[in-house]
Amino acid sequence: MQAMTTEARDLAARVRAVAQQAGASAVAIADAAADGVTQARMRAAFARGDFTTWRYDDAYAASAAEPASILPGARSVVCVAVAYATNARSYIRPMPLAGRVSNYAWSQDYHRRVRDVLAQVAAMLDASAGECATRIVCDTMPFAERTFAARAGLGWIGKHTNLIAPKFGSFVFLGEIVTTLQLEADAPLTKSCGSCARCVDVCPTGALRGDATIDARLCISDLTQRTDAVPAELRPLVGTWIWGCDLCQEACPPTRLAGFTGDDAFAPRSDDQAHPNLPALLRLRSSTFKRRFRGTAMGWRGAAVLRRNAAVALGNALDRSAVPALAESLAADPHPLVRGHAAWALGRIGSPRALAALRERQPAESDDGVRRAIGAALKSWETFTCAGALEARRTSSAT
Ligand code: B12
Ligand code: SF4
Ligand code: SF4
Repeated sequence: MQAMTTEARDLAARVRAVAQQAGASAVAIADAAADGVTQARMRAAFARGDFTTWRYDDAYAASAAEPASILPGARSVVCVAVAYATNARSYIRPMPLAGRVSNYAWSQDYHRRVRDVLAQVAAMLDASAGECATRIVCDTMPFAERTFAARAGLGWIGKHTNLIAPKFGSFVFLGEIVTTLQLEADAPLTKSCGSCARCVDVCPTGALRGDATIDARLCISDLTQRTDAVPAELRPLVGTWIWGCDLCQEACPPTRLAGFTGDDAFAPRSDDQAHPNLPALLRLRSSTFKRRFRGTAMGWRGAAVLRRNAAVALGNALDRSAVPALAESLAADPHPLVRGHAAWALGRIGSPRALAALRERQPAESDDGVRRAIGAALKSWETFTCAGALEARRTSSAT
């Protein structure tokens, strides 16, 4: 192992001081050697199809595990964690017909905050080197953020696949600076989840396998962010989440124990931001979308995706008072994706008015996919009604 110079040690100490002053909750340093274990784990995950919605491939695995692919000559990786858990759920009382937004997305977009911290550290390092010797990373390029954070000892990778930082739990955002400078590296932690498996048990879709791998296709967070249809068989499992999902982390003992370590900037912009009214969200148009969601982590997929998510959530809320909004969406939403999910939701509710709205729309609908969705929604009730009628006849003839 290379002997650490005083310069590398001093620079590491300055990195820690600047990062903490800039707002990092925790900071640690890893060496920048390529990570073969991560490359193999990623390749295996992609071969299983866990990340098909992300179109990750072997080239992604190779560069994500190799800091030098981001910055030739990379020698160190500065890893920061910014805690974001606030106690907002305790003071927000959701109104009827409200959806759920994950706590990572209900405030300002975290990328800006993490990048601000990193930019201050990078500026100090660049000035020390007398040239540009850094590259900032936060979701911006292929990079195994959790691998290097774990190698730096910022925390350990839990069975829910998130990095758990000892004092902060897993509700922390990560960001890194890859640098050509030699900095004194920290040691990885020896902690692990042990026999706990609460996150695995609580996950409604079975996305977590228990070996720190995830089938992202099943994860509600992924389902709410994809741009095509949410697979019909998974929709009932999404509940009323309309962006992201916190269930596995809310169940995680070290995360619960850490409490609310995020500052006020991570509190929801408004109660409605954390628990949006679903019928109103179903009517969301691009102009309002920009005003409400630009600058949050919910702002990158567009209004139609949020309207689709509102339809799924209403199909799970099973509240008949949502039928007029869903009928309006089925008849008038400009996006077939949304009309198809509204049809599904009306079929789930299945009240006389919901079925009437489906029947009324059926002949006028021009999109094949939506027509099929209306047919499927009506058919589920026809089957149910027939089965119910047969059962009733059988019971009455038996008595
Ligand atoms: C794609 C992506 C998603 C996908 C896939 C998630 C996933 N688990 O991979 C989806 C949309 C599902 C998602 C969801 C969420 N995400 Co996301 N996501 C990413 C992104 C952009 C890429 C992740 C990736 O490459 N995955 C591919 C897998 C195969 O690789 P990997 O997970 O990075 O690394 C593996 C190796 O490191 C391996 N490994 C290597 N060596 C070793 C050794 C041992 C012993 C073990 C056990 C493991 C191990 O274990 C890791 C897990 O398998 C990252 C940013 C980034 N560039 O890293 C953010 C990121 C992972 N997401 C983040 C967040 C906040 C979330 C959500 C919490 C948001 C929410 N509330 O809805 C959820 C959490 C869901 C969950 N249980 O994972 C944070 C996580 C912070 C943290 N504390 O870990 C990140 C790091 C963004 C950031 N900069 O802060 N996300
Ligand atoms: S975020 Fe939700 S759906 Fe995804 S793994 Fe965790 S509990 Fe499961
Ligand atoms: S819930 Fe338990 S098993 Fe899952 S990540 Fe947290 S400590 Fe690990």
